[in-house]
Amino acid sequence: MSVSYGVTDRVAVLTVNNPPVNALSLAVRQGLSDGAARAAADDAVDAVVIMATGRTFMAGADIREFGKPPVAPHLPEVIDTIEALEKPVVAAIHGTALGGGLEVALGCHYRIALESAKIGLPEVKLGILPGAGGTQRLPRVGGVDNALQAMLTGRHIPASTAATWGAVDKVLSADADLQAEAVAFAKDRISDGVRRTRDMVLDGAEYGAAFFEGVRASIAKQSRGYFAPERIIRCVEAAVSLPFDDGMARERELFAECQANPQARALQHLFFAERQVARVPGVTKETPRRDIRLVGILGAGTMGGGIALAMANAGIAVTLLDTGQDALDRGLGVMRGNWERTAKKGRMTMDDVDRRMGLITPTLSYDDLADCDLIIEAVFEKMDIKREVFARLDAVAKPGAILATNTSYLDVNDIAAMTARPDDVLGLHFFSPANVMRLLEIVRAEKTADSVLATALDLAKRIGKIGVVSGVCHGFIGNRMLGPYGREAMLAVIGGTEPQAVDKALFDFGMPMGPNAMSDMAGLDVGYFNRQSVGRENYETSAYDWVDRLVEMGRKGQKTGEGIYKYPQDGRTPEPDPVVADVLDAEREKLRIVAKPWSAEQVVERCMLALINEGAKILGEGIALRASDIDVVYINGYGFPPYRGGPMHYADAMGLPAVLSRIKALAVENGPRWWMPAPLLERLVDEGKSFADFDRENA
Ligand code: TC6
Repeated sequence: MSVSYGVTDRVAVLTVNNPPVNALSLAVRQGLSDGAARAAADDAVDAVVIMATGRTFMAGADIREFGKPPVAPHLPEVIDTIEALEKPVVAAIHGTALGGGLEVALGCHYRIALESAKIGLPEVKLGILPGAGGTQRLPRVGGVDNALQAMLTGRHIPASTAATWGAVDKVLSADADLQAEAVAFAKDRISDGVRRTRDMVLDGAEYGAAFFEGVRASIAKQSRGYFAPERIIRCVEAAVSLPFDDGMARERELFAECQANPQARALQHLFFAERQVARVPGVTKETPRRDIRLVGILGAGTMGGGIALAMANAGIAVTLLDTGQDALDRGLGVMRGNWERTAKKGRMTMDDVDRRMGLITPTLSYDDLADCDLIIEAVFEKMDIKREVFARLDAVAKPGAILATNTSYLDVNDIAAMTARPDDVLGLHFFSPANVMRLLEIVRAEKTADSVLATALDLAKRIGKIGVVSGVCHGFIGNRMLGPYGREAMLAVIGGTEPQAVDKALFDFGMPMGPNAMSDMAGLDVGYFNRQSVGRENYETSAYDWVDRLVEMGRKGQKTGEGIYKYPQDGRTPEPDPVVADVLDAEREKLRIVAKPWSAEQVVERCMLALINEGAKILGEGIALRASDIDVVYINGYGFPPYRGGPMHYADAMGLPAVLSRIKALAVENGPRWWMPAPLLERLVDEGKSFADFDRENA
């Protein structure tokens, strides 16, 4: 039974039971509809409670049903049935009342919640809008501004905050007996009668065109490129200006527009992709985990400091080692400054700052790492140095300690081989700034033990990251794909496209910044040294020689005030530099290239095809477990627009035959060296399959 019906003290209790999150599947909708009808007809009942068993109230519509033909009873009708009851209906909320779940609660006449509960309308994150009356009912019970904020951010709102909005009538202590309280509350409402949200009147006078233009302007930056936010605003415009039923009709129309837009499929793909990453061969619930209480970090610089911040933010103690007192002091100063800035914004107290600083113990001695459960090195990216560090760690670390390298490119098998315990070694590739970026690439080396991998996956969750497992190869998943993407961008420039035009094309595609601005930010010398170490035979020299000339002129990017761009204003805002145009002209002459600008479409197409082809190689070689893992990496580590679902989903949306035929055409135009189609891509096209099919078959 997805919804049970019981009567206590003349109150009908409808209890939803659909684990794990009580999603509003067809059976639940039918159960609620039947339960409401039964309560209406039941002479032994004067009021109704709707609640759920297990860990949460209803967490929304069943996302797995999206994309399939909808089957009646539809959620808006179920909610109408509940709202129309002539007996008071109380929603009793624990866990999270999200999306359709909250919409059910808003259709009830009253709402009570445990103080640990949260409510929210997170549909925007799935590319849609609350389509079961949420856009019309939440503004009525919770206020127009609050409702807009909730729907545009998708944030979970604590019950106590929702109560100040008026969206929750009573907050109970977290250990209260929810059912007993709800029944008592419902009985007390019998004399008040029903209170229907649809009948609440919104005063539209306050919310004219200027108000909504202000809302649009305030979200313009974070919602750039997204389809649903504008539709959510239009729904609320309807809520303040139209009668309830007309507003509902408008909501239905705009909901359908969102559902039909490819962004909904992309974002729903991402929802499941982010939950798939933790499914890793060899790791089950039963796989033993190691206890991580104390983490050693080598290097107090940008990366080591960021990792220490991430650990301390999750309450994990850190021993932070560097080679000199100055470097340690500087690192600790940066960390304190970071937390103090957060405190100034009111997001933590100065006591929190002190408490977190108290979790960090600085040291200059390797011996102090002896008690650490996990040691992560974030030292200079050179194999000799890494080898030496790991040999020293092997000597001091206690048995069972996990040894991790934060290398971005180097061979983790080689590093592990420097120890007598290669099964305890893996890569933990954080992204800068490590306390902010959500992605953590977890690099499984040949001998990494399953328990080490399982512990790393759990740790990623604990510190609020999304851990994606990668095999060993140069650059792992993300940086290996970044190579061909950057190559095409740089070829566009030497080919005659202005750097700012290349950046604009990719920015307009949805990337947070273009590759030239990004290279300047990361430092042009990083790539320069990397190219020197891999040798000229291993990369497309014509793409990068012009960048190398800039580095040799001392132009290393933002940090020297000049790189591909110059930064005269504030050190961060790029401006084109005629000096760079001269360097490019000289290089073109040397290479006998006649400048011919690429169109924005060409730039995007070549950069995307380069990403996709490399992604398909990575997948075919088993470096990534799933195409969707690659999407998660690119979205969370490289700023790929979530609403495009990641490069592999984007390829599926283009159609793999079209992708392959364009890659083959580029191989003909430019030679096969960089454009050999990935064997997996050819195979999938032969078999008429997509990357999503590949993932399904290999699940
Ligand atoms: C909506 O309501 C629209 C209405 C308009 C109608 C007209 N459906 O996240 P977890 C699965 S849109 C189906 O790991 P947590 C999830 O895939 C919806 N499945 O748990 C996973 O399955 P797996 C608006 C769902 O404790 C398992 O449940 N609602 C759904 O970390 C556990 O999930 C939302 O967007 C679903 N709605 O977090 C809320 N939700 O084990 C989406 C979860 O097979 N959900 N699953 O991998 C969440 O935000 C979180 O799941 C959570 C629990 C906060 C409820």
